[in-house]
Order: sequence, then structure tokens, then C-alpha cells
Amino acid sequence: MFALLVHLSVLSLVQGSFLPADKAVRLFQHDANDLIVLFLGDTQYHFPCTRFNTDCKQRSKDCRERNGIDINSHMINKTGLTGDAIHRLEQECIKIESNFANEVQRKSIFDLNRNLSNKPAAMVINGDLTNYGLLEQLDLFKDEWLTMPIPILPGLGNHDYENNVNDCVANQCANRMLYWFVKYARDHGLKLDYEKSQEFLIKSVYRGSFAYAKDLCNKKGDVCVHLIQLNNRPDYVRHIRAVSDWDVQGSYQWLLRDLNSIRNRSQPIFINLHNHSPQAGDRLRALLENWIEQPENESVNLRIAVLYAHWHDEHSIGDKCIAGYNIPHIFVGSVPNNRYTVMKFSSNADSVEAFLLSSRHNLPTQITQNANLSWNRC
Ligand SMILES: *[C@@H]1O[C@H](CO)[C@@H](O)[C@H](O)[C@H]1NC(C)=O
Ligand SMILES: *[C@@H]1O[C@H](CO)[C@@H](O)[C@H](O)[C@H]1NC(C)=O
Ligand SMILES: *[C@@H]1O[C@H](CO)[C@@H](O)[C@H](O)[C@H]1NC(C)=O
Ligand SMILES: *[C@@H]1O[C@H](CO)[C@@H](O)[C@H](O)[C@H]1NC(C)=O
Ligand SMILES: CC(=O)N[C@H]1CO[C@H](CO)[C@@H](O)[C@@H]1O
Repeated sequence: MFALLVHLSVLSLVQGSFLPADKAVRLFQHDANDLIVLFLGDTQYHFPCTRFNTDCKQRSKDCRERNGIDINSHMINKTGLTGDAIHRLEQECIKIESNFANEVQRKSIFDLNRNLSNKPAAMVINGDLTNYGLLEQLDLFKDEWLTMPIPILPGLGNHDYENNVNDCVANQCANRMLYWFVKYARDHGLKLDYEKSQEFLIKSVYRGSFAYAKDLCNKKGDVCVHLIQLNNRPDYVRHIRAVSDWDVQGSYQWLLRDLNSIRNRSQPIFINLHNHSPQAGDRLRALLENWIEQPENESVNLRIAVLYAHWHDEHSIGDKCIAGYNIPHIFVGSVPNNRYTVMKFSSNADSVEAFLLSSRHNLPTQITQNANLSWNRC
């Protein structure tokens, strides 16, 4: 009995800021060869937090009352105000929420990172890095997230290079995000799917899906995951004319080529995107079905998962049966809802354990769900 008490008090010291304690033990106890990767979406400076994020809504309460703004950050009484003035009042309160939610989330991830003896190999951010691709918003993302002590593997979302198209001076918002993305990839050795050409010797034209893949492994190199980033939606096609031209293509063709190039198909394959819309999801499913049914790898135990964000309230692990395989479909969690996901790829059990986390202001991070991903035949 005495020994048990001592044991528990030591644990509560070390795992003090993650609850419940038994799950925190699982989160923090791992083999030195385990591979740990974090997933989240929608840092999205500046977007209101979700209604369930009551701490965050409490933060903006005074501002909302002062400015006549409702819980969804819309102006209640618009009488006698110009559009600009309304926007300014709304933004004032939205910024309070967005800055708060981002800070709470970063603090939780920072604590997690500090207390993990085995540091995360990467943090995957599945799109909507900004709300509109404005300079101030991208700068905040760079200052606050790219300075975290974890390598970041970003993807672009609809708010970064879809919603803002033809709605900023010289299309500079979408151009800024794409230009930054291409440069970030180059600086970090990520090979994006695009070709660059020159039009009339002055204008650069970038054509492609800007998707990429990255193999992440533990130090020993024997536990790996093949990470794929498809950005917004794999069926997003758009021509964006700006200082440079961006001929955005769908990513299904590239995905098929990438899947075919994977040499070891028994390693986990994690397909990331931003918006798993019904149409994009159906085509992705058809593509995976065809690929899985190829005869050459019939004996392989495939372990594919699809991960996405976009719907801020969602944070869940669902299962879909595709060509006889269970394929986990995961909402990884959003910053406005202060949720994120940790995946532990275990070296000895050959399992992938997911921890869904809820970060809270001045309170322990809550582990809301903990499950091994299942790739049973179905
Ligand atoms: C990290 O460990 C320190 C003590 O080493 C403890 O005070 C803190 O609560 C722990 N944080 C987390 C996130 O477990
Ligand atoms: C809306 O604003 C106008 C002018 O400031 C004011 O007269 C009116 O009472 C307000 N209505 C509500 C519902 O607050
Ligand atoms: C392929 O990956 C599996 C799972 O990570 C691993 O056990 C196996 O050794 C790998 N095979 C080769 C040939 O590298
Ligand atoms: C996941 O699998 C490991 C290894 O088999 C096991 O120890 C652990 O309890 C499982 N976790 C959950 C949440 O079922
Ligand atoms: C793991 C595995 O068996 N991979 C095989 C899948 O099919 C290709 C093409 O036939 C083989 O080269 C791989 O070895």
C-alpha cells in the first residue's frame, strides 16, 4: 500500500498537467524507439473560437458586450455604422479569442514536448494556417508556431488560398500563402508537386497540386510512417492570377503515383488533407479501393489512415471499411476548439496509439480519448 502511494505521488508530480492520470502515464511512458507525431488544424489567425470553448468565450465577453457582438462574433446592432466600422468592432473581439485559443494550445503542446523524453518527430498542421492570408496573420503564424521546438509539416486550407481568391489587392493574400508555402517546402527539404515556368520572361507560373509526402522515422530508422499532405481538398482546382500565376491542380493523380512509389507497404500511410468534403471523400475512397485491390501487394497488411480538420468542433476517430480494410478517418482537432491529437507509433507492439487532447487555460490538458488505431480486415 505504501509503495503504491509513493508511486502515485511521483507520477502525479511528473504527469501533473495531463489528466486523467492513468492515460497520462500511457502518454508519457514510451520506449526510446517509439515514434511520436502530433496532428492539428486551423491555427487560423484570426477566427472566433467554438462555442464549446467556454474559457475562450469568457475572454471576449467584455469586448462583445462593449461592441454589441453576439457569441458567434456577429454585430447585433448595425444601425448607423459603415461596413468598415462593423468589421473593426467584430475583429477586435475575434482577435482576443483567436490569440487566446492559439496561446492555450501552444502552451499545452509546449508542456507536452518538454515532458516527453522522446521528442515528437513532427507536428502536422492540416490547413487554415490563417483566416485570410493577410500579412499580419501569416506573420503571427510564423512567429508563434514556426518557433515551436517541434518541426512543423504544414498544409494549406480553404482559408489560405481559396476563400480569399480575387478578394485582396492584386490577389496578394492567396499569392502570399502559396509563395510562402513553396519557399517553406524548399527550405525544409519537402518536395512539393508543382512545376514552375516563365511566361513572357517576367511572370512565374506555378502549376501543380502542391501536395507532398514525407517519411518520418525514429532514430534507429525501423519505425516509420509515410505522411502525405494533400492540402485543402484533393479536388480543389483554381487559377489564381497575382504577381505570380498559380495554376492549382487536383491531387488525385499525384496521390496515386506517390502510393505506387511506396516501397514498404506495411508501414503506416497517413493521408492528410484539410477538408474531407463528401465529394472529395468519395473520390478518395474510390482511389484507395482501386489501389488496395491491386494484386501485387495482396499479402501486405495495409495500414492506411485519413486525417483532416476544417470543422472546428470535430475531434474524433471514425472507421471506414474500404476494400476489405478498416481505414481510420480522423478529425485531428482544431485550435479554435483547443483540441489536438498525438500518435505514438510503437516500436515493439507494431501498434499506433492515438491520444485526443483538449488543452485548457491554467488547467491540466485533458486526454479525452485514447485508442489503438485498428486495421482489422472488414
Ligand atoms: C512536466 O514536469 C514537471 C516536473 O518535471 C511538472 O511540474 C509539470 O507539471 C509537467 N508537465 C506536464 C505537462 O506533465
Ligand atoms: C441600435 O442602435 C440604435 C442607434 O445607436 C439605437 O437607437 C437602438 O436602440 C439600438 N437597438 C438595440 C436593439 O440595441
Ligand atoms: C516494412 O515495414 C514494417 C513495418 O514498419 C517492418 O516491420 C519491416 O521490417 C519493413 N520491411 C522492410 C523490408 O524494410
Ligand atoms: C494499445 O496497444 C498496446 C500494445 O498492445 C496496449 O498496451 C495498450 O493498452 C493499448 N491501448 C489502448 C488504449 O487500448
Ligand atoms: C511489402 C511488399 O510486399 N511490397 C511489394 C508491393 O508490390 C511491389 C510491386 O510488385 C513490390 O516491389 C513490393 O515489394
